[in-house]
Amino acid sequence: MAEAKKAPAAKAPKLADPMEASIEVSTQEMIRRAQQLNIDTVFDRAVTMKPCAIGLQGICCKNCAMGPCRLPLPKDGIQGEDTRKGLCGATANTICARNFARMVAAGTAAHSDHGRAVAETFLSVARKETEDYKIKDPAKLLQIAPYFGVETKIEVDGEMLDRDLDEIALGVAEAAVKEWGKPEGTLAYLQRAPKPLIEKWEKMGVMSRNIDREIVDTMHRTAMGVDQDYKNIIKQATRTSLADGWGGAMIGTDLQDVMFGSPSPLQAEANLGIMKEDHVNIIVHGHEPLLSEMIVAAAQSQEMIDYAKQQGAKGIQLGGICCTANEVLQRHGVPPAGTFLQQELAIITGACDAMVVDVQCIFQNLANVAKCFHTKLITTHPIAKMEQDNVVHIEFDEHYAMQDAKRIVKMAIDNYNERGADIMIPQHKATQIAGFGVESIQYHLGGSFRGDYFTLNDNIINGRIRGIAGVVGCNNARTKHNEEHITVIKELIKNDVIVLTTGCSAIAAGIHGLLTPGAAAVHCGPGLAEVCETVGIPPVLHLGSCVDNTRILLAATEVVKAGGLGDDICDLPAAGSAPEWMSEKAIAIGQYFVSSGVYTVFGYHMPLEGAPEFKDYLYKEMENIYGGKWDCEPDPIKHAHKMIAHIDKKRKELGIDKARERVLMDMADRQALGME
Ligand code: SF4
Ligand code: MSK
Repeated sequence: MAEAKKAPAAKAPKLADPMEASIEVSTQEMIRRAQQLNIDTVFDRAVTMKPCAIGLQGICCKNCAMGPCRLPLPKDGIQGEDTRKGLCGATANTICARNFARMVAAGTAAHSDHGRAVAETFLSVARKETEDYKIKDPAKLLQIAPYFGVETKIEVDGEMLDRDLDEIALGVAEAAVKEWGKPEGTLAYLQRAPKPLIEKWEKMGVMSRNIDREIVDTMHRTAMGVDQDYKNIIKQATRTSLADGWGGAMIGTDLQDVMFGSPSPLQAEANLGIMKEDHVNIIVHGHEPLLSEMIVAAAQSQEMIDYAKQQGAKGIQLGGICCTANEVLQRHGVPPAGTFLQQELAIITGACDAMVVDVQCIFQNLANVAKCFHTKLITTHPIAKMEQDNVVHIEFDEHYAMQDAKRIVKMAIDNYNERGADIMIPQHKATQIAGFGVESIQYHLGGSFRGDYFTLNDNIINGRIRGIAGVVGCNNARTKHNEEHITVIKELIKNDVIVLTTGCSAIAAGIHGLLTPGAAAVHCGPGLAEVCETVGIPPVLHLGSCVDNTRILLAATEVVKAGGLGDDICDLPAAGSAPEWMSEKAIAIGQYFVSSGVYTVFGYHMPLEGAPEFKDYLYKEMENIYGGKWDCEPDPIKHAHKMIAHIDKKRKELGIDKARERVLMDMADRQALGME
């Protein structure tokens, strides 16, 4: 009888090299630990699964069942006429523009649905339907009311008196909620932009009508057989993105500030090392802070602290991942445990008693990882459930917010004694100063008398600060974790460019020690170091979560208003960057920054290479229309220098390319600079 063939030995799965996967030590340690425990993480999966080369080029269409139609670039490039087309005849430009516009729509939907939940909760607050949320920042409410057409003063017997705050809140809440579906007009917050920018938008016909409509319009016109002109498609992508940056996301940020308080600088720690072996560790993860605000209050309540002690813990340690982390950091000093790519690692410590997730950026694999430990994985949002049976769903209701939060915190405490013996919390953490916003930058870098951004502008004009950069966005497992963020930021501050940061980029900057005033002396050029040391701020300012990118738009608008640096955002010596982007939300953010006049450089790659004409439109032509344009540079040093070159170009155009010594200026001098 012939001998039975032996089954080939199973091939060991390829594993990530921890040193190649991340520049961050605790991440490297935890990747190693996961591999020892045979738990796969995103870092390993990135090694075993390669991205689709055609998808990378942006020219795969699956918008109807005659496809997917794939239009790869010929190996020797396009010679003569580009004859590539899908079954319906769609060209590479059309397909690439449709895919791009759909990313903008998806990103806008994510930020704006977050904003909608915040606006609806604020409506409940204004209607006194919930006791758990209050108006914590009435000044912010009064500041935004006029944009919604809500009067803050009332005439009584010929005298203008302050209007009742509750009436103002109700007026703002009702008007804000309508921004998602109003039948006429354009979005209220578009009027916050500098006038020349509004004129450009009006001329191009891209003033967003209402938030939901722009998303629906984009999905419609990018469906099979509708819009076949890539310029018209990208015009709608602009209108949609403005409904994000100057719409849903901005409303979300503002109303969160009104309800939870506007951030002000505070000290905290960052990285996985914030978790404590002898405490109940609760990690909040996702984006919407409605529930996590309550979890902070519940975890700080004496009732819950006493209960934790009864169970043998020394206390409750809250931490965060992704933008929920940024929200509770900015307002309460709750330390982030890590960025997007560290979410699985927080559970692999064996000391995470509960991970509470809301929406966005949550790995489906968390449930598989949680199965290997005692961790309670708790979903809380009706649109973000998990199918695995080890996941608990506690649906958050703003009317019973504190009740829900206490239930979750109690569940984590009850889980403390269920931990296995094998616990490994990496001992790495950094100190950071976070909690910046438009108002706190104004306070620290503005003139106390003029109450605007005058001092910042003055330091840009005299050359101590070369320019302003916004460095934001995700991690991407296709790049080395945190390397691009940190290299880009360090290169910028070394060249005297002050950095405003949000999202996972901000968490990375915190972990790597760049969010302290002391970082100025170590990493900055002499001009920026002098400014930071004088006013006591870090050279990299943490402005919050992904929706808080709108704070960067408003800060740029304040710089324009303060004078001396042109009339529009596109005149400023400023640039934007997302070195490790991965989310559709990043594309929506990039598109609204570009359409607001900002030169915006993405790292890794852009899904545009398969449609060179469309790519050229984004990288060149958009600048002629809005003053901003897209670019892509994966090398972080070159990436930073492209931004610096743009900043220098703008300085030259403004006539401030030669560093000047500070001179005491009188009013006539200021008028000559257009700063009156
Ligand atoms: Fe192919 Fe056109 Fe259908 Fe897209 S819409 S899948 S290009 S036939
Ligand atoms: S969390 S969108 S990975 S920044 Fe806002 Fe981080 Fe990007 Fe999510």
